[in-house]
Amino acid sequence: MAEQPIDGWFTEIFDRQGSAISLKVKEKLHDVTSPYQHLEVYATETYGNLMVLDGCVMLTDRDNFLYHEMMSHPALFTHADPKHVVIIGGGDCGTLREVLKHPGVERVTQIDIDEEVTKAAARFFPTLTESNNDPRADLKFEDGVKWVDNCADESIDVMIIDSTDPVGPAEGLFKTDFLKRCHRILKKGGVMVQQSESPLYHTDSIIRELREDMEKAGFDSVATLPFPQPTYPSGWWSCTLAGKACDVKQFREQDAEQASFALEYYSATLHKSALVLPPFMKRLLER
Ligand code: AG3
Repeated sequence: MAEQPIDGWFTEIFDRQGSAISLKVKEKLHDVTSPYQHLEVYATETYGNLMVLDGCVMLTDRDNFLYHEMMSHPALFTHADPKHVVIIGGGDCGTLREVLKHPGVERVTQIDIDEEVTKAAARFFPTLTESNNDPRADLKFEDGVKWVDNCADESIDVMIIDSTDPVGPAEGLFKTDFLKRCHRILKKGGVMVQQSESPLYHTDSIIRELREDMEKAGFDSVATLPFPQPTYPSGWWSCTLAGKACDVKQFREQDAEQASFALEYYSATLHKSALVLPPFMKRLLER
């Protein structure tokens, strides 16, 4: 993956897949190198502002609702009564905002290692951070793996792993060892969800391995939900849910239908359809 700003275009190249995604940019708004990563923000012609970490598109104003709604509402409507939610990563606060829409949630602890991401989000993506002052939100800037290690057994209802790609700093978040630790801190009936890359590019690798690792970690059900994400590799993305004494193929359908808050992509019927795996994924995952 590389970044190549040519003639007013930002491009993320997916070399191994022989493909790329480009956005026409007006100007670079921000450029900072933190101890953890290189963060850039661009103003684009047609996608609003764009946040890039280490050359990889993280989000744009125009299409982040797809990812953020799918990283939060399926897991929250799967859990019977989510009260304490933990987000690992997610420093832009887009997932946090969606989680806080659920009136039953009492506490959301977000642990992102890099405060620069949250600072840039507050400045250039203010709608994503608009709920940060909610008294239920607790933002921590530290190592998520260490935080999980210090967390009490069976104390969390829902865990959301809103990470970068599983290379470099986030690699460990996809492995059995970390998933076991997540399993330990979830209460019975708990749900975890992990962003799980592209169905087109990664079903036979990252997605299959993550699901196997979740099962090895002790989770008794898994489900991968695909959704469109036009500015990520292949334009198509996924999240994978895992349940601890909870079937993640079922959800509170009536509650989802009657959701009292505004949604742009997620709905009860969308959730049901996202649980249906396309035949090529079924073949690769269930063999
Ligand atoms: N986290 C998932 C980013 C993965 C994108 N990969 C890429 N562009 N190669 C996004 C964080 C949004 N809260």
